[in-house]
Amino acid sequence: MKKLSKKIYVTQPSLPDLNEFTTYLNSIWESRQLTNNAKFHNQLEKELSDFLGVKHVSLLTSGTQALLTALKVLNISGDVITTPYSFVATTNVLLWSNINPIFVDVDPVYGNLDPLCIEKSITSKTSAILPVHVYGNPCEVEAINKIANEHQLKVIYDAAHAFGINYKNNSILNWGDLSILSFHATKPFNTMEGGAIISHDRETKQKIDYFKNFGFQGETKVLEYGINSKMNEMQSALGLSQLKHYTKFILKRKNIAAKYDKALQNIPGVRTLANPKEVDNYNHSYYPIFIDKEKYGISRDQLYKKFKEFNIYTRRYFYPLITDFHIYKKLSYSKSNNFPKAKQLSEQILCLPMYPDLEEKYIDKIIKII
Ligand code: T4K
Repeated sequence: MKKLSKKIYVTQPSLPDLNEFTTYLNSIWESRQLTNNAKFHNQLEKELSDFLGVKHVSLLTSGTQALLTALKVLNISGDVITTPYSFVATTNVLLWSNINPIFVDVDPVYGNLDPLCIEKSITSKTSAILPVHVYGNPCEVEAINKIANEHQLKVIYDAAHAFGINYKNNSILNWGDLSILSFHATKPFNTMEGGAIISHDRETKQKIDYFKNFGFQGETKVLEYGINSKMNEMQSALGLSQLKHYTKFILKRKNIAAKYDKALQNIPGVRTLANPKEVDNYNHSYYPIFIDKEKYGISRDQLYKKFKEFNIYTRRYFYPLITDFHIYKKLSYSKSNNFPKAKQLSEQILCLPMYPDLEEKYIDKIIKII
């Protein structure tokens, strides 16, 4: 088999037609209103809340800023139970906020926090739970909700991967006290960089909006020690034009996932993820596979390197585990740094290229290589 002449990456951002975006730009140039909660920002908040089926959306500059702001809005301190199987942003926001991350293990299939492990780790210092809907697959939200109620804990869902996903005919973003989204270039709905907090009542939405605008209410009153994390008009305009094409883009992703599913289901040592029950509008933001070295014959890392030889750049989201990165290892905020299930997923995971414009010939090549 020949090496590809072009590099194929794990993802490639989808974009609207440039002319369509230019129409928005013309309007921004005319109005000279570039930022500070202006027309397109407000329109995108409204359109997203309708599209996602949630009460309130607050736009911010990134998913990371959304997480930081969510922690401030809910006044979280002390210890927060979270997952080692995520992107480092999930932990960094806790450390930036002088909160201790308490890591616990995940379920061995989807990689989401295991409610039993959460419950065992609760102490008098625990103030909140920060779970991640990994690859957009919903956490065990009912169980987490029950634990949170029993122990009076707040829940902030890192829903960076979970744009548009419904669970039991309701947006997954309606669970927990707050959920955050990422609109980074690598996400199925992107505003280049960007993010949002989903809240369920007007008062909380108002508080988030103060926090992202220095804490200002009007010109002369500062209500919170806020920061500047407002999404600007260009990014909001991009979001508006992306939203028009979102469903079409997701359908393309769905077709690619179906091709991978069909081709990979009977290969010993290759595990794909079945769509969990009662989930619809799955966004196919990633296509994770898990390689069992014993049954497959070569390791995940050998396959990862093999792909590179063909000019295909798969990614190991999430390897290493957050707790195994050198910089976090020394923190030892957990009872034990032993998370066997998360560790296994992290050693087996490989995310295959997945994006709407991925051509058939490349999908075939990827399948052939596996
Ligand atoms: N929570 C979770 C669970 C997250 O996964 C993330 C972010 C966050 C919170 C924080 O949200 P943000 O603050 O980012 O909004 C990427 C993304 O930067 C990051 O957003 C994402 N998760 C993480 C899982 O992946 P990298 O370092 O792997 O990205 P990078 O630049 O290597 O991009 C991957 C491939 O995508 C490239 O090989 C080529 C392609 N690409 C990338 C960009 C940026 C393009 O074709 N065009 C582009 O503009 O982190």
